[in-house]
Amino acid sequence: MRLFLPTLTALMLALASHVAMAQSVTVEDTQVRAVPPVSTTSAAFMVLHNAGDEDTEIVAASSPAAEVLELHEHQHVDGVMQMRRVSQVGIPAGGSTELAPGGLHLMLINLTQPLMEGERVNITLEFANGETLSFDAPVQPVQTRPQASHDKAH
Ligand SMILES: [Cu+2]
Repeated sequence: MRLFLPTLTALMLALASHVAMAQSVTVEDTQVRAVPPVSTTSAAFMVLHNAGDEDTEIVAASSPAAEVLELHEHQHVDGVMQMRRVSQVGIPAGGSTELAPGGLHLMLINLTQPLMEGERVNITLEFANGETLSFDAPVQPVQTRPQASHDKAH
């Protein structure tokens, strides 16, 4: 016990400081697009909130489900939707940033496993200040655009 108690105290302090640091950015509405087994890429979407006093940026991401994760954005170029890699995704202090179909997203490249609906994929985000945020995102069908309305009854 003489050894155990100080060790436990140190562990609790370490855990407490870790939690306090990790809490500035939280994530919700996570989803990874379900893709056919032949597909080598997919994309992840989410909403990030920054409760901290300072702006922060996602600078990298990783997942066991893909060899490479890149930060991407969509943009219209001459009427054509194109994807472009970006070096970072900012989350303003006290604000939020949405990664959504047709906009910013995490690109999963060279999938290491099929992404079937109902599975969960672990994703780790790295921020400019060295903090990380790890979470499990559900794999589900993700529509590229909102479904057209079919309820015109004329
Ligand atoms: Cu992309």
